[in-house]
This record gives sequence, structure tokens and C-alpha cells, in this order.
Amino acid sequence: MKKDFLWGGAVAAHQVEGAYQAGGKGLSAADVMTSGTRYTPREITDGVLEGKYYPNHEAIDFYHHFREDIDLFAEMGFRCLRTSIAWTRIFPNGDEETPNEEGLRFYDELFDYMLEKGIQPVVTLSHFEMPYHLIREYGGWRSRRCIEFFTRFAFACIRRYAKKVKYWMTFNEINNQILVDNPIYAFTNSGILFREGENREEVVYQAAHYQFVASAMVVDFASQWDSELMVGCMVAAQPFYPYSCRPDDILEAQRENRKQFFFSDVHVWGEYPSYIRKYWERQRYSLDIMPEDLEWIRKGTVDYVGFSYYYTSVVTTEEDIERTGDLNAAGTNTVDNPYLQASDWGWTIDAKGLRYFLIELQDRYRIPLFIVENGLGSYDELQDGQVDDQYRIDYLKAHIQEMIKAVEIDGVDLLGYTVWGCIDPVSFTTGEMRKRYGLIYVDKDDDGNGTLKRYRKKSFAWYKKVIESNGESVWEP
Ligand code: BGP
Repeated sequence: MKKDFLWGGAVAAHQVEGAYQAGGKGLSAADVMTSGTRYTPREITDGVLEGKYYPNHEAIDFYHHFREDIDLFAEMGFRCLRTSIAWTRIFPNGDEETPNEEGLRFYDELFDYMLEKGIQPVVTLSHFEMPYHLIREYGGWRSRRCIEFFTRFAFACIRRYAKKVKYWMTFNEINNQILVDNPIYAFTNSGILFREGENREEVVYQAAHYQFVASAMVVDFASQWDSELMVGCMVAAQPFYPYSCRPDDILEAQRENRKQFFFSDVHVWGEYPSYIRKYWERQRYSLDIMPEDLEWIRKGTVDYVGFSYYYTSVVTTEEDIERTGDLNAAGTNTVDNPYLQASDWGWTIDAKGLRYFLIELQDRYRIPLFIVENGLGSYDELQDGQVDDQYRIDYLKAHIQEMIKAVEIDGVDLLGYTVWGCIDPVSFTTGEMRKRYGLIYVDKDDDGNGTLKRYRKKSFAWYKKVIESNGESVWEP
């Protein structure tokens, strides 16, 4: 890999920081979600209710442990760490005119310490942490006002941290919200609580439109503030394979893939492609799109495509094949892949799928790519201070091998690779601690108990070697 390849790890403020009210921080969307499991969705409550458990309130207390954790990342040789700036630390309610200095100071200290340890911050601006006040008062991204609120937050961050942060992303996994069957996605992406009888897709496309405009304004502002800055979009890779070579299955997979690609298409191409205009017309969706919005979208195309990759899916139009019915399954035509294993949470393990998706993105967009999430959520056992997560090494090794092939053989232009949940975080979809991703184990359980002590897993030393060898060690037996 190129010598300045950005090996590192990734987390998100709401999944690690905790300290959900410290330093003047306001309530965020993540703060009002209880924990669930693979089959029981997280409950979204109206504010923080007595007697409910909210795992993100303390998370792993990164807010007070970040120096110790960054020391561990530096020990592995991280060249970058992706995290988010919690919107509600900077604008507690979201509609204030001026930012909260205490919140700004926290991220100054965090980024300064990272840089002191040779670790570049890679920053997501909106990672499921929208101010709850904006959700209650304005209906979240239903309201065009959120363009103003979000850009005020983003501009304040860029002005403050441009000298410390080169790589930015606007909306984390902006495409999740099109999976309207599971309300958690529209809520975490856009602060939207669906209402009885409304067309969920139409509401989501409207929110996404406002986000496209806001993202474009951030790209434009950043490029004027400092031309060295790179602002990317961020999508969840959701590659769909056809279950068979039946033409109907091929078309079904293509339809599902286009539904996902729509979001990065707009961010990269700077326009609404004909296929979506046809679809909106057929569905009779009437969206609030003004001519100046389209001008912004055209002007503010992103500098790179960041994406998360965990699994691939399979779709079919054949009725008699059993559907997975998974919470994060797209639509009703998703079936299991008979050729692949799945994780403990049913996510198909498909390393070759990463190479496939990298090539797809490279050919579609021809701009730099950045794998900002990849990892295995699994049950990890702490025994005598050790965690033997050989299965995680196997998963990461296989995915990094395919990533290297995509770069060295298939000509993919890749900026970096960050292991998701490099330190055990609170799971996003389920709110669980037991779904562990870390190269570092954190003593915290799903009832909120634990010493918060950190332990190096077996994968810690393995990943350190991967970085030291710039990827070469993944070819060793
Ligand atoms: C992505 C999110 C991350 C992270 C990851 C793992 O959707 O961007 O925040 O949570 O998925 O998912 P989970 O935590 O649900 O296992």
C-alpha cells in the first residue's frame, strides 16, 4: 500500500464518549434510545425516562479516558482515528446562535492529544447525534431550518479545527434511512419519527434533500476556508447479490443497489439522476426542492466517498425462498446467502464482497475512497485478563487482503482503512455492549456494570503488525 496509507480505527462520539450531560452538552437522539437486541428494536423514548436504561449515557466514558485510549491506539501505530463531534456538545439545543465554548474546548484537547501521538483525526459531523430539541421543536430534518442549524454547527467546527483536521465527513451512513421498515434509521439519520398514515419514503427523501443541500454548503465552505481540507460523504455499503441468474433476480438486485447508490450519486455527481426523478414522478412524491438548492448540490460535490462495510445481502423475487426477516434487512426480498457464514448477529461474512464493492465505487465515481468502518461484532470472553479473538483476526485479515487486491490489482484509489469500534463501543442498532468490535476490550456489560478497565485483545498485537508492515503481514500464514 502507498506509504501514507491511513491505517487506523473508528468510533463515534455517542458510542464511546458517555458524559452525556457534561460540559453543557444537550440531549441527542442517541441519548433517548434504550438498549435492545438483535431481534428486539431499541426503544425511542420522549426524552430520558425514569427506570429506563440508556447505554449511551456513560458508554465507555471515553470523555474521561481518551488520553489512555489514545495511548493504546498509538501503541498499535494508528495513523488516524475516525470519530464524530457530538453536535450537542457544540450546540446543546441545536438552534442557538453561538457555540458552547466548553464543548469546543473538549475537542481541542482530544485532537491536540491525538496529534501529539501522531494520530490524524478523521471527523464525522453528523453521526446519529442530532440535538433532541431539534427533533421535538422542528421535527428534525423534516424542517428546512435544519440546513441553517447544521451548517452553523459544521462551519463552527471547521473554523475551530481546520488546522487539526484535514478529513471531514458530513452525514454518517446517509443511505440507512431509506430502510423505512425499521424506524431507528430515520430517527438516527434525520431525527424523524414517522407519523401514522404518512408516506415514509417521501418523508425520508425530503429529509435527505435538505441534507444534500447542507452537505454541499459544507463542502463549499471548507474549500474556501482551506483548500487542503477534504470533505467526504459517508454511506453504508449495502451490496445486493441476485440469488440466481434468473433475469428477474438480476433486475431486483440492480434495483436495490440503485436505491442505495442514489445517496452517493447525488453527493458525487451533484444532481438528481433521471432514475430517481422518474421514480418520484411515478410515486407522485412532491418534495420541497428549490432552484437554488440544486445549484448548491451541483456546486458542493464531495472530495471522496467514505463508507462502512460489514456484509453483503442477497435478494430474490422467487416467493418460495425463506426471507431472513432481519431488522436491518432491506425490504422483504432479502434471503440468506447459501455460500457464506454469518456473524453471531446474522451479518453475512463476505471479504470478497469488499473487493467487489470497492471496484463498483471506483468505476462509478472515479474519486478517492475511504473505508471508514469495517469490523466484526461478536461475543468476546475475558478470561484472566485475556481475550482470544482469533475470529476477529481472521475476519479483518480476509477483508484487508481483499482490500489490498482491490488497490494493487484492480486500481482502486483508497485513502485509508479504519477498523470500526477499535475499542469496544455501544452497538448502534442494538445498543448492546456484548456485540463487541474492539481490538481493546472494555469491562462494561449490558446492565451498565463494569470497571471500564481496558484490556488488549489478541487482535491488538496482530493489527499493530499489520500497520507496521503497511499491510504486508496479512499475507503471512
Ligand atoms: C454502522 C454505524 C456505526 C456502527 C456500525 C456497527 O451502522 O455507522 O456507528 O454502529 O454500524 O453497527 P452496530 O453497532 O449496530 O453493530
